[in-house]
Amino acid sequence: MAKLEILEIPDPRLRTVAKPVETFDEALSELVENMVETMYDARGIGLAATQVNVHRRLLVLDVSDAQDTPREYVNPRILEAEGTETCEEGCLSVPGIYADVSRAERIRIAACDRHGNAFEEDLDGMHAVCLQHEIDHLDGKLFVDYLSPLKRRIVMKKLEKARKQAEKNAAKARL
Ligand code: GNR
Ligand code: NI
Repeated sequence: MAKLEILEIPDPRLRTVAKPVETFDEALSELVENMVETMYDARGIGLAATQVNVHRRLLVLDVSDAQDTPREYVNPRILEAEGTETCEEGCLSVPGIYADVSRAERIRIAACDRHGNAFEEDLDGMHAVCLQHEIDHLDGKLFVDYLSPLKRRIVMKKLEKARKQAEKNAAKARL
């Protein structure tokens, strides 16, 4: 198992639209394992392949309290969506930023596991929120895209400030 590097905004690679997974082989299985390890290490509840610079349609998530139920979704598709729910979201690719986003409250999805076995599921609550957030990543979208232009500007300034501070700290550490 290996921990993978997570891309951060404004990395243009986060804007890539991922292609379907076509080969269900050992390499895919290993990627799923590594994504799960990377998600737990980063204390996230979900991770899309796009975030680790793999532009194929797969994601992992674990919305359990005990963080002991990892789930994998290969080539996920939303079949039906209903209702609206607003939830405060965060993202491993947008560190330190949290904002309310409205999404469908209940969804029916179709996906495959790592072996190519197809399944369908009805999701609600955090499971539905997280899956929609991850599918957005596969389409090159980030949760901050849903904010008003004003809020987005504030977020981008905050990120820029954090980046400059991190640079300063790194320079200091080199002295
Ligand atoms: O860890 C995460 N928490 C979270 C909280 C609310 C809505 C979505 C998420 S997903 C996020 C991990 C991540 O960035 N996945 O892409
Ligand atoms: Ni995210």
